[in-house]
Amino acid sequence: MSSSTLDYSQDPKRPQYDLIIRKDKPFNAEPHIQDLVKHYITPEKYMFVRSHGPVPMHLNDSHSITIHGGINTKQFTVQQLKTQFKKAHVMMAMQCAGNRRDGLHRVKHTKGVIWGAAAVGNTTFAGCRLRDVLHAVGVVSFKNDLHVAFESVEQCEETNCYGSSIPLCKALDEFGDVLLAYEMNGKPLTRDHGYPLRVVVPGYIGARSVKYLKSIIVQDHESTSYFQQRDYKLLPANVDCEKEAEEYWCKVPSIGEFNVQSFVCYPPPTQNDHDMNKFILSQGYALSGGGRGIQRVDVSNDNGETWQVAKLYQPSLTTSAHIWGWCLWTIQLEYKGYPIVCRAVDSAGNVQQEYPVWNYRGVLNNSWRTVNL
Ligand SMILES: Nc1nc2c(c(=O)[nH]1)N[C@H]1C(S)=C(S)[C@@H](COP(=O)(O)O)O[C@H]1N2
Ligand SMILES: [Mo]
Repeated sequence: MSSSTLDYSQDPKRPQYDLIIRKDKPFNAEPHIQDLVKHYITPEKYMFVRSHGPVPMHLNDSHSITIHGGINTKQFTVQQLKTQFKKAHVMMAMQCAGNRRDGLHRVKHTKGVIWGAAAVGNTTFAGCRLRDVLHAVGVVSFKNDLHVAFESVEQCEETNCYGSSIPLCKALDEFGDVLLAYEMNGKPLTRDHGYPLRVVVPGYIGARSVKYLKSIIVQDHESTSYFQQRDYKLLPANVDCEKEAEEYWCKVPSIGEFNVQSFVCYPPPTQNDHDMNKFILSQGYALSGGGRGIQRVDVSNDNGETWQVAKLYQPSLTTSAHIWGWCLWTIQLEYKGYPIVCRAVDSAGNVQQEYPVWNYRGVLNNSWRTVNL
């Protein structure tokens, strides 16, 4: 569908944001990188927005969601979900798979919105557990090859509605923390973030957290949606255009959990007016997918020759079975004339890559070295 056929005139007004707009129709925006480290819980004004079409309107708590559980089908309004199921909370990092696409785009042309390093944020969500809702429609046990597909109400540029899926075992996992969320940071979801109801899938790329939820289907295959099958996949490096991608879409797995990531937010990469050999307080974020916490963040002021270990702030370490929230880190170091760089190690020992691994869709860039061609 071409953009000219979709109507963006009813999109929300957005005076509350302090974001850099990467694309206005559909609306895609991220904060200034140094604003990300001002708060452990990202306030809405600094929370990136990633949309693929006009923001749906006329939705409210009487909007109903259809759940096809295989044998039973049930409908719940948002209001019923709020009152009939226990309210649960999760604090989690939401990260777009395209975060830091700019780094890959410098290597070679990529397809997609050119995000900087702030298509990520850390917020709290409240809602009911998808697990409880699936139990209520009779889905209680899982086989490994079952999936839960989500569909949204909105029209996207690429296709009719936004859709995606996750494995049923993630949805039913007692410690998976997948929610049908109606609040973010203690307030009702805003229209940009999925009002009145969205899925949130902690530890997975943002693309799986479907906003404006319309239906949930338990099925024996992944979602057939464009966003599960024709996007958010790591294509081999020899693929440089849509035509070449064609033969790979059905062969390559879709991305679920994201990889280990970190970035220096202060000083921002563009600021290089520091005094030589003077100390500065550098700050940044680090996170990993799948509930893996951050074990260590190394920071270098000499282009990766030597590394120093940063001080980590990751409060969720002590409270949950899994670590869905991000880690903020700080370190005092001398400015030596090079941009400050960092690399994180997660609890499974995964280390960030040194060089960008270019892929045509520009997803999962987590390199610590910036390549300028
Ligand atoms: N319905 C719908 N859900 C969606 C999207 C969308 O465009 N439409 N974008 C997805 C992507 S790619 C990301 S990264 C997250 C972003 O969530 P946010 O806009 O609340 O930050 O929403 C996901 N869910
Ligand atoms: Mo995304």
